[in-house]
Amino acid sequence: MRGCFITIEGGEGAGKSSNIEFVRRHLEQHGIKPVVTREPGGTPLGESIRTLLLDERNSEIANDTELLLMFAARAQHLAEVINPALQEGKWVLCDRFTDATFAYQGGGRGIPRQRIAALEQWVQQGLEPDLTLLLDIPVWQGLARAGKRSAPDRFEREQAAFFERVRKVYLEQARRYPERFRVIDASRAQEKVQQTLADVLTAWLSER
Ligand code: Z5A
Repeated sequence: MRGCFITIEGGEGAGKSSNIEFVRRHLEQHGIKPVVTREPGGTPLGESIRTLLLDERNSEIANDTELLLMFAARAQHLAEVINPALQEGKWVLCDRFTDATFAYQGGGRGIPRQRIAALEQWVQQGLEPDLTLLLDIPVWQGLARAGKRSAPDRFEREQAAFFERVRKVYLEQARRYPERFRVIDASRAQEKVQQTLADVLTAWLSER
């Protein structure tokens, strides 16, 4: 039986990095040792593509190039890491996946949804996450949190309006796929966010 595929998503400053380790530990407490990985990246080739995508000197990358590079990295990630792990019955916990493409390249950049959906079908061949944890935070608050970090990358340089479109599409995805999405209010203090994550995961695991 194939393993479960869990993704964690969120806009700028939502706290994914701060919470993915918490999710991993929670799964381990339930006897599950997931493969933890991320996008764009997760393989040597994917990490090289990530460097190109995030480099703020590459301001000339066209929107379609950006979209295709995301899916090129994803195709390699699926071939080298995600599909083999799932086929061996392992669980995979991935920091961002295709919902991020709908949100950033679709919402943020304005690429038509059907173009992204065509690539999704081609590259994933029907594979979808079993559970997506969406950390949702108002854009102003996320930007204030993220602003305290180091030098901004190519995406972090975008304006608030870009991140508003990203958030809108993430929430649309959650409404479109209510069976796999759990929306977590990430605007609260860290302990409260993690308590909700623990509750959501415990409930979801008990339903399986
Ligand atoms: N991207 C894309 O466009 N299309 C795609 O298909 C994919 C990705 C897959 C890199 O992603 C970029 O790739 C991303 C979208 C694009 N660009 N952006 N923006 P990434 O996931 O690697 O990078 P990131 O978005 O910067 O994620 P991150 O490092 O996980 O950041 P974060 O969600 O903002 O989380 P954080 O660093 O844990 O938290 C931010 C700060 O807030 C930090 O100082 C924390 O200490 C603080 N924090 C966290 N939680 C709290 C609470 N609850 N209270 C107070 N302060 C908090």
